[in-house]
Amino acid sequence: MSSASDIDRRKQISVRGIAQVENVSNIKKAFNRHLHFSLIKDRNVATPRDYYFALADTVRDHLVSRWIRTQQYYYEHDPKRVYYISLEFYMGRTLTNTMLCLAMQATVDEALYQLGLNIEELDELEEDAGLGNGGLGRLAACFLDSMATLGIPACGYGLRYEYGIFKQSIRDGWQCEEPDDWLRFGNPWEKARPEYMLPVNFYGRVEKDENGRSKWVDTHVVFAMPYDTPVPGFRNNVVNTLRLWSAKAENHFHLKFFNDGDYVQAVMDRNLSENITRVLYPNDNLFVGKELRLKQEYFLVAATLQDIIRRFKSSKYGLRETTRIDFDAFPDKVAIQLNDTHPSIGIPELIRLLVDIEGLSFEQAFDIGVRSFGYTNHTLLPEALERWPTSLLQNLLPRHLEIIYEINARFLAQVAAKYPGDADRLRRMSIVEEDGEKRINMAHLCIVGSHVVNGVAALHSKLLQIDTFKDFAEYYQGKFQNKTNGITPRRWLLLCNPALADVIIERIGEDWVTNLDLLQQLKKLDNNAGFLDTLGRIKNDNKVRVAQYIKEEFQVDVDPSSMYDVHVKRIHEYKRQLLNVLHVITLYNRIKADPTSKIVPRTVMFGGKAAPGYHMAKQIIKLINSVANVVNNDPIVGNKLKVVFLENYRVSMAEKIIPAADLSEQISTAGTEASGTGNMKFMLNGALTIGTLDGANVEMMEECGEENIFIFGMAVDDVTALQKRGYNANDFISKSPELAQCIDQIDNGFFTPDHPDLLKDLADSVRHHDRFLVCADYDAFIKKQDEVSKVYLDRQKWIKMCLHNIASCGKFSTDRTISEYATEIWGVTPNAISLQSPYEGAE
Ligand code: 4GP
Repeated sequence: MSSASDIDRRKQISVRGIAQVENVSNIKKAFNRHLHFSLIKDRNVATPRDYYFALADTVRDHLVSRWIRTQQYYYEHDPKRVYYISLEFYMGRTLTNTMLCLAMQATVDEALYQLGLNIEELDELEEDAGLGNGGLGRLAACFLDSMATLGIPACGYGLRYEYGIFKQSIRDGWQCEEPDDWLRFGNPWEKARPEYMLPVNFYGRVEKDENGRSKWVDTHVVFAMPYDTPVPGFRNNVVNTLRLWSAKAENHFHLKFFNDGDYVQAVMDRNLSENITRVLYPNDNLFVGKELRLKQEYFLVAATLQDIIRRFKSSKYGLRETTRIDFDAFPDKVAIQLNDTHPSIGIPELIRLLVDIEGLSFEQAFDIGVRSFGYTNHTLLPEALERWPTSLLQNLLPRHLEIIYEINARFLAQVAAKYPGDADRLRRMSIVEEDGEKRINMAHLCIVGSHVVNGVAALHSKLLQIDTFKDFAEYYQGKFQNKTNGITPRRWLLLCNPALADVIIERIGEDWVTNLDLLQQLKKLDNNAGFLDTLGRIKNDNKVRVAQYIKEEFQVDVDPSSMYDVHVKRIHEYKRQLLNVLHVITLYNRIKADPTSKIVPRTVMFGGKAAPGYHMAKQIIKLINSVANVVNNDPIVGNKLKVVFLENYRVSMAEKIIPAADLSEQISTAGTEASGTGNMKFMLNGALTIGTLDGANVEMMEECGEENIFIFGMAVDDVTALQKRGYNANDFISKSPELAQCIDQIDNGFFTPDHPDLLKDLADSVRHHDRFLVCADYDAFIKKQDEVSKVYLDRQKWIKMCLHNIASCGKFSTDRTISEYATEIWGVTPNAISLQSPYEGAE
């Protein structure tokens, strides 16, 4: 027990007065202190990496008082909390973003300059936090940024994978994967919280007690250790938390060992439990039903829901000392957003906790769950939808399977009451699929178990309702919504394109950073020759920098005056990198056929990772590199055409490449790309889009006008009609000599002369299994690309179009997206809090 005087004296222990003002002298002092006291190095032995860590620690110091005070504020005011649960958070680097949010970049720059160090060099030493595959994971990262900037009491929950998305290297044109050992040198941005470790159960069996209550027993326990990372808002003193769980084996195995070997083996077997958070599954838009993945999914939600319930119970909410026990208030205090179905096992887990542990009835528990959960769907591709075999669930999570059956039985009874005699409808809507191996359809579980389901672009949300989940949209009127994706303007303009950000600030001030609609004001400058010139110059400077980067990294010479035509995203057949390669080959063939013809010089860049088990995607990478090899080494081609494969494309590389792009390739088959977010990043950085009417491209066109975007090819209705008629690629190939030539070249080894058969699979797939209708869109694509080249020659017109794109970007800020989630799904109010800086106010 502490005495009253102890408690009094401990009031000196406070964040008040610790916070240092961000001036040059303080920064230099802190940097010095961290280099010596934290890193234990002096300047004689310090490596550049030591300097990076000393800088990271220095910058972090300025976060923590805000972090503590934000969490104190939430605890005191007990607002409704938002929990964003995701198997992926693709954060990239943290240092520069933190300095921007805290407005300390110029000061740090100066301090380091005075110390004879270069901040840009140090920045390059930070590993990307690559805990995501692509769009879905990066969206989660942008959402965290906007939630903090809008002062929403939110917390991200995910897994602390020891290995993030693999490092891609290209050998002899093929993708090779290497493990991403991102924690090797330590992570200065995380804080382990072993004191909040929680148990998670697996396997075992279900027992019923005398009252019919279920008990999950004989389980295997693994512990979840939380690691917290600060998520700063933009200049508002808010710092939210991203909590990532790491698997720890349990300590207390009181076994009797007969010999040393058994004991040693038992200690070594701890690895088996800890494997749960070893590695991120490297699949994008694809479901692979591995048991370890299911363990990851359950591990995340089991730990997270315990944390959420603990916080709910211990919040002050009127009653000061007593814990809150009335779970009816849960949905008023908690909103849980499921990033795709990956955390969907959280739905039966919450019901299990409320029924088996807290003693609520099933009806009550289910109702509380529905009112708390929201589900976001991110893809229409059927192969991406999670359908777990019941055999796996029965073994790993037997109680959850029971609960799912119960949810399904009650749900189907209601459907049957509404549609008597409609057995086919029941089969279609069942959470349990009985044809073939018995499986649980996790999307159906999410729809039934949440109060709102949303798609990620208007077109996608519409297709969900009229197609994929038609029966459900009809049954649950009003449950389906749209929340068009966005990107954070902090990272994707202010951070990655400082020159462009500066000239915009010169013209319209800096409020656009948190209110992107203000970019509209730039439209009045569309006849201002000086401003258009400046835009052109900035783009050019960015292109020169990228040319240097490409030279250093990939030893390819590119001409900064050529058009930078950029296609960066995961390699996937539906994203149609192949269609773009066919355009490159077409240009090559035209140059070869008439070397004197005038063509607009292009540098075509491809970047992206293929899932390691995705044969076709890997063939596409090999094709790109083989074409690059022929094109780049052909003296007839010279500077007219260059092809670059951007090895190991990732968030930090996107920040360099996107500001230098002239043309953005967004060419998925209509109806396949749920939204896209790369498309928005290019638009914001003054690149023009060539794209199909798919995903958010549709809304980008609405915002900037069809005269400022290059739309081509089939729309969703055309695709549907064509498929209904019966699609045969050959109908298109036979009518298009240029296309036929390209496919023949791939087929007969023109680009792989040492191994003529190497890419036969690809040629064969285009001809006979062209699932994504590459051939059907080829002619329209080539025609549109010719138009792009023509417009590019008219520099004034091109830059004006870029200006209109930048100025029309407002809608695509995640600040807008998150405000909509907040008011229309979560029931919380954006911008409801205001926090003082650490040098103001009390404790
Ligand atoms: C992606 C979608 O493919 C992309 O269109 C969307 O912009 C992104 O989610 C964020 O909503 N989906 C996935 C996936 O990455 O694995 O389903």
